[in-house]
Amino acid sequence: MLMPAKHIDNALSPIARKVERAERLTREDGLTLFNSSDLLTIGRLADLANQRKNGDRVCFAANQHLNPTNVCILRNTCVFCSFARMPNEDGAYTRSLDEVFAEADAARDNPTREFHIVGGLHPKLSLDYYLEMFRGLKARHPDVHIKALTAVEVAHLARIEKLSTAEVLRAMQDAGVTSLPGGGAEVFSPATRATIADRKLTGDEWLAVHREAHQIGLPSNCTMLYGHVETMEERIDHLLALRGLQDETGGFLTYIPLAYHPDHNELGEALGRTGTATTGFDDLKNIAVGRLVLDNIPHVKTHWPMVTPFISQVALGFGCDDLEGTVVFERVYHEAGAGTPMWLSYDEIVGLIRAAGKTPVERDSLYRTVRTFEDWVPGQRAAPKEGPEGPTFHIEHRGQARGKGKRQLPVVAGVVEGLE
Ligand code: V47
Repeated sequence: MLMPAKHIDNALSPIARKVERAERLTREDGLTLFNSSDLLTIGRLADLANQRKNGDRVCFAANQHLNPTNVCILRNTCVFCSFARMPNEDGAYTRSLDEVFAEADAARDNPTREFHIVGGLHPKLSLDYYLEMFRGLKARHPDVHIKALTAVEVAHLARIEKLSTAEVLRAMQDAGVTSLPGGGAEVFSPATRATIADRKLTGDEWLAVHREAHQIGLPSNCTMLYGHVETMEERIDHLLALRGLQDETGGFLTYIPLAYHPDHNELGEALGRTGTATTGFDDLKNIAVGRLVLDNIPHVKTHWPMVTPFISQVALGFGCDDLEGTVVFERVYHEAGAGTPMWLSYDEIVGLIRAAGKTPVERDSLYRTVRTFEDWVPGQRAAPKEGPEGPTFHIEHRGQARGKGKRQLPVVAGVVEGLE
């Protein structure tokens, strides 16, 4: 016999009716969802919204991350990041093009279909360095898509080259880039922006770069960093800004909530959160509310390096139809304390999706089907534990989370009190 559902949040009933009728949710609805603890009802509704769009298909990309440099002019100001270094700081690196190509060669022994390329805002690396990288990668791996440079990196290159962002985007597209990753969107949130003392991009500028990309036929992803100092109002406003641009252009492929990792960064220290992580409850809620509010974005991706493969697998029943791929050699989150593996094998990903009762589909960067798995036999291609062949390099975590100078961390009042 079924237990009476006594934990159902009545405030969700009108929202449930809207979702069942496929009606658009309002800001108020979004706030109600974020403020509710009735995770199972929210998840059931998000699952319905996802099933309507994507059925039982769950896609993944066999991808490899390349992070050409961690030198970043925002090292001392972007307080949530653990990846960036000053040029002379321990652990700072900038790869030569040959080193990037050598690292990318791991793709030869793997079914890699996408290079995901992001890095720091280096004060000197020119647009030509990146264009040559893209052309070189395309020449060496013609079948691998290039998803490269967040809006913040595009705006930075435009600034140092004295070009418009549209010109930078067109040059990237000509050099072989197929899509833009969704990072850097934290600039939307007033709370997060307040932590970035010398921010380089506003929310409107972030949207403008993505709008320009969409206009020239470069689709992109979008993200929301959560679990640091943001309010529920800021979360919903962030989602509505993404939804608004998607209404205009239709160029976003997928939305990815990014769970904040607090290790080795100034914000995490200030909040006293080193060694902690977002909760599974909030991770699932962010996936589900994202799916419900972003009714015009085709896919919602769970990022297992941030939330663990276990939460990502459960997220497949909470509105999510895309599992972040093989992710060979990811660095940004692992520097910030993500305790997850550096990569998952092809077989592990297919197995996770199958075990959740879903149908795995390998996709390319543009969400076209590459492979289905009707005849797949588990465990046949178990990958070696040490990861794929190929040169890799180890970076020590930062010695010091804090940037230099006497600047006081301007975290929103009340969240970090009594600092300094
Ligand atoms: O912009 C930085 C975030 C982003 C931390 O498009 C952090 O498929 C958590 O662009 N804790 C870059 N997050 C990553 C990115 C991305 C990731 C996954 C998939 C896709 C895609 C794109 O990482 C940054 C910032 O928002 N970030 N530091 C941190 N401590």
